[in-house]
Amino acid sequence: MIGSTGQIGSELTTELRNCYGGSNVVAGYIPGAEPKGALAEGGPAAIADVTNGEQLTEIVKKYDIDTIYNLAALLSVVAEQKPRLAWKIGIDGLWNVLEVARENHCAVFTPSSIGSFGPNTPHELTPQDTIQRPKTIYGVSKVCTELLSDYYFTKYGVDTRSVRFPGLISYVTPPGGGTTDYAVDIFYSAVRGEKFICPIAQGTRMDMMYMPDALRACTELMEANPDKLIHRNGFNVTAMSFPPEKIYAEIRRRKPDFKMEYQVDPLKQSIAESWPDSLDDSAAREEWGWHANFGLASMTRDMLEKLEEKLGKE
Ligand code: AKB
Repeated sequence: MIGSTGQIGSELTTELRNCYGGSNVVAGYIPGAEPKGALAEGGPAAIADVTNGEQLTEIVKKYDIDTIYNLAALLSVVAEQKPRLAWKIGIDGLWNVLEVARENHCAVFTPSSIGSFGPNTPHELTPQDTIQRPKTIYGVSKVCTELLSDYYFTKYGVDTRSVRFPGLISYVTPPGGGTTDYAVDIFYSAVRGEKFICPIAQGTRMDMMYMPDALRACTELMEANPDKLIHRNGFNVTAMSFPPEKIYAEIRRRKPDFKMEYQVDPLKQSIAESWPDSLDDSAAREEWGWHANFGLASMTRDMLEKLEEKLGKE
């Protein structure tokens, strides 16, 4: 089952249905965000608001759910504008999910993020176990997510696992209020033949990942042998790290007329500067065999091809 909202919910539902069969994966949604098209036709769906524990219990019992993928969260920039709501969804919601999982013996995946790190964290090759003192409500809730998930594992034996996602780049899921969104928006501008206005300053590096790798990270971690897991919530995972000028240059190799101009957004920039420049994901590699398939060049090629096809059809 998938949590109600979140950056990658519909793509993960599709991935899980490809792995486990359509009828075995319930697409959770909140009213107004009903699944459509192939997602609606591919398997069962149910209203699953994480702030409503009773509703979650009903779904878990009705469909005999064994694993909850809880993707309900506000991303970093939106969360700064609505901190109370970010907490309600991210932490009160997680509490409900973990309680339902404890009572019904479900495993739980709740992603953390590079947002769980802060200005005092070592920025180069950020270690798995290090200082986590974020200054954003998003980061605060992600640190709590990791700790609460670990607590439910240690105290109650609930099989909780997660990764710390970097910025996710997809041609399916549109950007949704994150600091790393520019790395998706830039492709839309390039394909539409528009100049890109970059909100992040030159030289600001952040970790990123192409969506196919991110989806595989979720399923591979949940399938991993628990005896091999020293960590649980959450694993550093990365695929690439770049500043805006590097992705711009990569796109220009294929679109030489593409133009970019900087108009730095102070909120996004301050968040970006507090996050790692590059992650050390060796714990994930060692404990469950994590590796990324896409780097900057291969992701850029695929993104441009797929987005041209998609926008050409619109
Ligand atoms: C965001 O920018 O808020 C997210 C994230 C890195 O967690 N994409």
